[in-house]
Amino acid sequence: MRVLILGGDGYLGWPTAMHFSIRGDEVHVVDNYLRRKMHAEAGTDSLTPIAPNLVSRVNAWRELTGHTILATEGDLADWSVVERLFRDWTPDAIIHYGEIPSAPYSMMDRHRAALTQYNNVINTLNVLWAMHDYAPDAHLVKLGTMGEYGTPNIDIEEGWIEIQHGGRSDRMLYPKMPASLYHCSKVHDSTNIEFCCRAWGLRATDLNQGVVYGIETEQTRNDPRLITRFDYDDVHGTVLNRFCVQAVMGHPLTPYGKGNQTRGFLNIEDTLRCVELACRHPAASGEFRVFNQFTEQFSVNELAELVRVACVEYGLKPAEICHVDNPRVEKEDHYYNAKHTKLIDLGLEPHLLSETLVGHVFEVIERHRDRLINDHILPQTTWRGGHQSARQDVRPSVPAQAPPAGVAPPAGVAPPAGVAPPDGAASGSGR
Ligand code: NAD
Ligand code: USQ
Repeated sequence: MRVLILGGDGYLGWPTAMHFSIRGDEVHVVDNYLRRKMHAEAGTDSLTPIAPNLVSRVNAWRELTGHTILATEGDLADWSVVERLFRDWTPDAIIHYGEIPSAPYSMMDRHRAALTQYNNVINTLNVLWAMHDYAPDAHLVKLGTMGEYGTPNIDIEEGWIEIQHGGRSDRMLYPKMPASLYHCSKVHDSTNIEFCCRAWGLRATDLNQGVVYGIETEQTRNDPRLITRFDYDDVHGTVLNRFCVQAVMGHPLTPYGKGNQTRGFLNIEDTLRCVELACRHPAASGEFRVFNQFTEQFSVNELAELVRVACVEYGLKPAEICHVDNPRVEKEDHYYNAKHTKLIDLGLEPHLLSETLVGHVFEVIERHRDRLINDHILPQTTWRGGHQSARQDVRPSVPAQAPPAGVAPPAGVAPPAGVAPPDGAASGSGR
């Protein structure tokens, strides 16, 4: 199969490229290094020392395995780049990771919110038009997110729901209550993709993925040059990866607010298997298919407790759990029951989260502990007030299930004077 991987330099994109390449598929990765540029601008970095660019990554891969991965450095928001790609290398499947994935980044200020929405929505729109013009039979496997749904007080279906209203019924897209302006960009993508399937007969699978954790895959383990990025800072790090790093640093674990907020989670190895299953079982022409891509649900408190216990077993200093004022606007006590059977039906065998796995993640973090940057651990962006200084107190530890007394809104944290817009954040395409 010819697999085009958009965002192929990222946390998930690079391991996905190797996953398909080793199985004999023809792979082409595309990236404009936006993620690397955003880190450079913020003074943060991947914990793992990733290879300097796609060329060095694919060269190392060829040297080690004999397999070729094609690489294009280019901006997906630039139509001429996307058009050339599809015209010159028509794919069978497009795995689309190529977006800005950070909820906090999208809430920092107007500029970053606009960049997130422009980048994400236009990248996907360009892909849809390129499919229309050059690859109408290709299958789009698009990474969406569980955060598109929010946390409704009813079961979450896989993308579609039968609704009865006024004595009539219809099959509709499941209602969305996105969790940030980043998550809103994903909702807009879903709307555009569904429309193009309906209007043009394109085939697409929207993978509404939960929060991914983990640091290594079968291929990244083979050589230091193949390692993927691993972020733990307040903007790009996801919760379990952050807790693991905090534990190794001896920093208190940081559940936001009461910590009872619940999400779907999956191991990075399962992400690769899920996208492969989606590609090998394509949607029909005109079909917009949605799979909820996660394997287990946890509350943030449950994760913190799991990491605390794993610390003891791994021989680390026991981690303290210190709730911090919640920088986000989100429900902290809520019903959560999201269906997720479609990928299992296709053959997914989940790697469930166990303390052994966390212990393994600790090991890799320890190996790179000299690269840890201490001053981007506490949240600096609030959903109400944009970018803030990291002055919030880390609260004393509370029992995992009990809400801390008086969780204060983040209003008391003063905004820093004159946070400048990130002129360097755009990829130089004149947007
Ligand atoms: P990532 O930032 O590591 O990877 C995305 C890649 O896309 C980056 O390398 C970035 O440089 C590239 N990119 C962004 N805009 C681009 C553009 N205009 N042109 C070319 N390349 C561009 O993020 P990730 O964690 O690997 O996530 C991949 C996808 O999966 C994202 O769409 C994200 O929303 C989704 N997702 C991630 C998670 C998670 O927990 N990591 C969970 C659910 C969904
Ligand atoms: N959280 C804490 N403490 C922390 C960090 C996060 O309590 O130190 C909480 C957040 O408040 C939130 C939950 O953990 O309730 C998840 O936050 P996160 O930062 O791990 O994940 P999120 O912002 O939702 O985004 C991540 C990815 C994004 C993807 C999404 C999947 O960055 O690309 O879309 O997970 S989902 O959450 O299902 O929408």
